[in-house]
Amino acid sequence: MNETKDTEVSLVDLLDGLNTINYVNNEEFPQFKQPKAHDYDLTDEPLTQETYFKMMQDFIREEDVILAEQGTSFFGAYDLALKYNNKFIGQPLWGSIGYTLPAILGTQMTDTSRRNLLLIGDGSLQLTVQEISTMIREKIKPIIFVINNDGYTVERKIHGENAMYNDIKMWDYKLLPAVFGGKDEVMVHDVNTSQEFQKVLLQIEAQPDTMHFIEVKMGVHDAPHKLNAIGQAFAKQNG
Ligand SMILES: Cc1ncc(C[n+]2csc(CCOP(=O)(O)OP(=O)(O)O)c2C)c(N)n1
Ligand SMILES: [Mg+2]
Repeated sequence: MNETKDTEVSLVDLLDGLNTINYVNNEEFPQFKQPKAHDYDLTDEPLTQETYFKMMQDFIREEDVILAEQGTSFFGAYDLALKYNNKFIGQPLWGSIGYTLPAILGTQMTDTSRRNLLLIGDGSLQLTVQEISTMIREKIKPIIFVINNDGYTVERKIHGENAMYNDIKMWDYKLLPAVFGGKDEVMVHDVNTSQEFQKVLLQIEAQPDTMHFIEVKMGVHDAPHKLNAIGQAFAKQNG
């Protein structure tokens, strides 16, 4: 048993053979459950990653195109429960940060009738930020959520929690749309708490014909649950 090797079996014969085996898989698989709506309290405390993604879950609509950048944004968005017509774009294997900002320029230009949401971190944004200017020139209306957590939080979870190579220069993010020529075209928002985030999400709903740029401040070491778990495993491996 388990030591027979035969390299001369055709796929058809293999499948026929498998069909003759009386095999039943009795494993139990977890059932998918839609998350409960409004499963959070609105407070004036600093917004946490956990609440951010729960509120994002309530905000997304069935036709949205969602792009999530490598970083805490991807690890949180990965657990969003999507509907059949949603589209989700990420690149966890290649993982080249800065990809999603120009990517949403493409997806939004391809179909201007669909709402496109970008979830991105401050570090990734800094790599390809100038494409916001092209978005303004093309008069497209994506919604850009920038997590400002003062550096490379995802990397801190893997190696060098407080190392200087995970720090970046703090920018005045809310000035960027004006710098890129969109002072009057882009609605800029500032979020520090869940109460503020709720207000901003309602404003976005109320103004669908405008590009929105939202700076969301969150803790340097705050991360979605999934990233904390993966980070611990990587950190162990790195020694
Ligand atoms: C081009 C490139 N440079 C560097 C990296 C390594 N890297 C992966 S994630 C990341 C930091 C992302 O930080 P940020 O966008 O601020 O996300 P956060 O985790 O802080 O939310 C870096 C530097 C990479 N994947 N690709
Ligand atoms: Mg960051």
